[in-house]
Amino acid sequence: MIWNETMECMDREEMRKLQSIRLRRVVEHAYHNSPFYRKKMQELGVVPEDIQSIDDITKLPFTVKQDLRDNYPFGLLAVPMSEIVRLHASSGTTGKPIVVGYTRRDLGIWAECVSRVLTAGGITKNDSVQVSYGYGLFTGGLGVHDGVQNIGGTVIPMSSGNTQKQIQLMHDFGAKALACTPSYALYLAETIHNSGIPLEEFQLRAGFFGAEPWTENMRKELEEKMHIKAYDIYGLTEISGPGVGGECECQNGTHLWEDHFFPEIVDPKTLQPVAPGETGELVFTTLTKEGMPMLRYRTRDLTHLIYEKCECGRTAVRMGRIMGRSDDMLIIRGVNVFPSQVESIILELPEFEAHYLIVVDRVNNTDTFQIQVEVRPEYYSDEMNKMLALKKKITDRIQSVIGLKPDIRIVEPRSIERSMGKAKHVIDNRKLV
Ligand code: DLL
Repeated sequence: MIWNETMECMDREEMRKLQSIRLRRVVEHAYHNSPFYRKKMQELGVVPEDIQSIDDITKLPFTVKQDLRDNYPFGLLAVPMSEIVRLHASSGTTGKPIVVGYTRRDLGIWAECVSRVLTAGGITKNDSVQVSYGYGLFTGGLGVHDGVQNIGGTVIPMSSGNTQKQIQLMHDFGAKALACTPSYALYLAETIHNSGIPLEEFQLRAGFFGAEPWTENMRKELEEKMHIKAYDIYGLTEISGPGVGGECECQNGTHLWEDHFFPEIVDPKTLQPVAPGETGELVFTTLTKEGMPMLRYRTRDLTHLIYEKCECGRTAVRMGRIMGRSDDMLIIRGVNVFPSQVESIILELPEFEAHYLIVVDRVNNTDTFQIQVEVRPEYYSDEMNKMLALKKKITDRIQSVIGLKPDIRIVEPRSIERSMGKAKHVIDNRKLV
């Protein structure tokens, strides 16, 4: 099912024409109404008239998270505060939060984009969706909420937390879909399993999981544990929130709604566009945002783009899974390590749960690389030999894929802290010394 066939299946040439018109408009808007962007463009010697088509986008300046922090709270708004109807914010690990303001029209477009994702995942006005992303300044809860209402579906606005109640109401209300982080979905799946309520009594058939990186193996795990189809939903506060893109029934890449958010992939070091199909850093320009337009915002997310038409009929560009973030990549003893690689390996091995923690430290000037993994109850044993064999199996596998020998700590079932929002998979103690 397709929510907006005109936009989602538009001929690519037509799409570029539309993007060109919209880019000209948003650049005019930013230049004339945002002192921040006027200054940035003047520094590069660029005026709005230089931007005639979408191909001219590379003439525009980049924007980074620090720009939003430096202009905290409202310095990047391009409309008077009286036009702003909602604020969201995202707190990073350091410093001030970044703040985003939306006009009424911005909220409408955001809801439209989430509607496309939900519809692509088979949700209609006859379905109820349990929204277990956090509500509040985080965009997950309210963003998905508005999308469900926009298609006329029934929202169950649970927010995150209170896990027993989540299960009870999901069961009693007959929720057809669940929207939350993949790590919380895993926790909910375990809780369902332990609740004693038979899975058949739930009506759940789809999950819209995002807000953190996850892997194909995690998808398999969630689909098997919950008997659902698990779809990716992608987004970020700076660009709007969830629904910048989402997967269709083919589950073969995340469609980006490029009539509103124009994606580029650049080399994070040189900032030059990469060759088509190559992996690099995802950069977005908002083409229709009024409240806080973003020109060439560097997401730090690493991925690649696929421009071939999808089997579902959509022409909207697809994005490969986010491999990690250019600023989240760990360099351990000189080797680049993405937590998603570790997750993928753990999930390939039937003996382990999808819960893990990577702890990196520096001892005697050498990096240490410890991975705590939880063994599944049926494989847990008091016999030393069995546990040592398990340890060797996972150590060898990780070493052969990543090229670095991890110090594996097998921990008891259910001993790694469960997450209700974005999971924390890495503790890097080296930053503290
Ligand atoms: O996480 C918005 C969101 C809410 C998306 C609910 C999907 C569902 P932020 O808190 O600003 O916004 O974090 C944005 O999270 O740059 C990615 O690094 C990561 N991220 C979001 N979705 C995905 C995904 C929300 N599907 C940052 N896969 C982004 C991988 C994701 N990473």
